[in-house]
Amino acid sequence: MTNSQSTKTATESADVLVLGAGPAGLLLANLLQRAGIDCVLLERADRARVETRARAGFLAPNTVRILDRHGLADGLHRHGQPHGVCEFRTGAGRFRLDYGTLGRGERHTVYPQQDLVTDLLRHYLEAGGRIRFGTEALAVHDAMTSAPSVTVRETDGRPARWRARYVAGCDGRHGAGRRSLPPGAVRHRRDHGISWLGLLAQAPPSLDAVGYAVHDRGFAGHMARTPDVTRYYLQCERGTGAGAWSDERIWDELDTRMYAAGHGPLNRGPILQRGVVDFGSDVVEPLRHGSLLLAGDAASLISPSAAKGANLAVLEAELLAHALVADLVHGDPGALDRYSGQALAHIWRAQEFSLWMIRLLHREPSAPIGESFFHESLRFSRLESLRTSRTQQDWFAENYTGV
Ligand code: RFL
Repeated sequence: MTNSQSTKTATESADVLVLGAGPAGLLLANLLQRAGIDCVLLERADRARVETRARAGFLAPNTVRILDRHGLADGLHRHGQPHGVCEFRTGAGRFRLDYGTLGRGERHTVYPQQDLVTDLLRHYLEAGGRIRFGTEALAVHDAMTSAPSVTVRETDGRPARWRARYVAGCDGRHGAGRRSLPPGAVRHRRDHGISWLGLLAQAPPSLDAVGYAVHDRGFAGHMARTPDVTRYYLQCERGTGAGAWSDERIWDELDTRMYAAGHGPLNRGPILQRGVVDFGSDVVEPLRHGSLLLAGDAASLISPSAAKGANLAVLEAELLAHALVADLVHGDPGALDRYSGQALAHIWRAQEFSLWMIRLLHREPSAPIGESFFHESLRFSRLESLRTSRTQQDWFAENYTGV
């Protein structure tokens, strides 16, 4: 039990309200708490849901460095697995990139996002952090003043209001932070027209590498999560329902697209989770609107092709924590304005690489009739450069592991 269960009143307050207990909100709240800033986390879901929601798994070296810097990396050092190889499969064969020895010589750490979230939550609660589960932020009010407030719906359905000096919107793509942006906030968007069926299978990994299959029937991907659980992706038609494909059809399709001579069928097992991801990217500019600040998916949505979302969320949370501490503890009023520019530089670079990956792995869905051959040829030429050019491989490795 935490001090989250304090007596309820219609209006409560904190210096900083953090909306959302994902990687962004939890890291931010940990860092503010350590700096002695009075903050409260408001999270719509219950604790069990927050600790079991499986999403990302590939942590960039910079993410590990950030978590190390703040003594929050104990779990990932105990259970995470270093990973530095990816394998591309096409009708013409397969090739592997030992990206951990290319570029800056850095590797990913495979550690499920829900385990990272569980670790961050444990550290926060052990330090006396305040969190309200089952509390949905409805809207941020008076964001352009120095006395913003957030209206919420509590677990029992009762409305309440929280007052603060700052509100950090870390509540993802559909959260109240984004919904409450003042007029004039710009959301740059792009719909890539591509969809993936994202699957989590109770099955040991079938490759000792990340697998990217570039097939005529569409993309298929393989990413280890734990020794018994593997994430798979299958490109599907836009509009496909998550339950439209039977388990058997999924495994047959994965076997077809990921086929490589001399390599047997994939290890099959029950599909634990499935969901459709429509590839869209967007960036909110700026990330500061008066007293409302955005971080993580709330600031920018990035398609999962390059595994950047959770890593950006961690990086932005550290930048935002520094800026809030500079403002609230050291009286530096310019720090929060600088946060936006600093975070956006990283976001656009990650967006650029992610788009490059999308174009590498997928048929161009919007190519006009007559131009698809042109696009396909460019795609295979891109893959061929990656297979044969050391310069291109170094560039790939640096961007693949970096944020
Ligand atoms: P999260 O993790 O979505 O957390 C937001 C939290 O806010 C809560 N919430 C609210 N709380 C209060 N009031 C409201 N109105 C609220 N609305 C929402 C939610 O319950 C939740 O707890 O956002 P955050 O912290 O910004 O973190 C972003 C990452 O979760 C996301 O970018 C990644 O998961 C993306 N991603 C991947 N990223 C990587 O870096 N590497 C990967 O390998 C990777 N794989 C993936 C992914 C995302 C996927 N999906 C589901 C889109 C694989 C998939 C399938």
